[in-house]
Amino acid sequence: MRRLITIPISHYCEKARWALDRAGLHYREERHLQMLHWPHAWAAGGGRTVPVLVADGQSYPESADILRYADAQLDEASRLYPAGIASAVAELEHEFDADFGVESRRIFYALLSLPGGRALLAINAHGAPRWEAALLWLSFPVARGMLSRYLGVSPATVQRAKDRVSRTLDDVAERLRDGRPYLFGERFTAADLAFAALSAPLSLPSNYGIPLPTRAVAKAHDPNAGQFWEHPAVAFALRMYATQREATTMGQQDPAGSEPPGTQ
Ligand SMILES: N[C@@H](CCC(=O)N[C@@H](CS)C(=O)NCC(=O)O)C(=O)O
Repeated sequence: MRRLITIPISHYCEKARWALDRAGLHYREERHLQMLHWPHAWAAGGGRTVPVLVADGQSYPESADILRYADAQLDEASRLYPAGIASAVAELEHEFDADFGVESRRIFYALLSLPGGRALLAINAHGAPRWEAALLWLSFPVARGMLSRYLGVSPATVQRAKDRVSRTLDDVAERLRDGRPYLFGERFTAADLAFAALSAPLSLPSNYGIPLPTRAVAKAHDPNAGQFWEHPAVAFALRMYATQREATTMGQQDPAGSEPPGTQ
């Protein structure tokens, strides 16, 4: 059985889940919480980050590797990296991974510092082992500080993140201005999937791999939460979710301690 090591709320992990689900590949998702995921990622042959896929005796430690792996199981007409434009698609995907995803994540983690930030832990812990959720809950004031330092979350970096995210959203909207349905024209590619998954902290799709807060809940938590909701690129990301994100096939959680999805 393929194994996918994740932090459940991570949008890079969502990117990997989406590609595996889309290819109809079964896997067992092993969910762990921030920092507690390190030994599991290492043991699976990855580095510090997740997702890590273990499949067919090999380890795939980057979300882009996992998309490639999933693609190799599909015929050309369904591939995320279509022949002829594969390297351009991979290049745009890499730009989203290297910059946009990091900045959209920073905006999300800034929410933990707002009053009521601890309440977000229940969403964050979806499907992770109960003891990990309890540990994060109990150590929240310390863990939040550690995470903020580790991810570089401060008022100045969050403002810069919003500026950079805004520029990427404008670039995406510009690319779509001629009415094309996808970033590369008529075909859904890895660039569309990466952009949609990595903008989830801004768009809050209802069919993300774990339940995210609704817009009403997000707004109640943070009055500025809706800053990008009306942006056409965010509408595009939601359209990708509505039309391309099939229900997760992830049904089997790690029997050694994890809760099945939906129990937390
Ligand atoms: N380029 C990597 C980025 C993955 C990444 O940054 N994952 C985050 C979760 S959102 C992570 O594992 N962070 C933990 C850490 O850096 O220790 C990919 O696309 O797989």
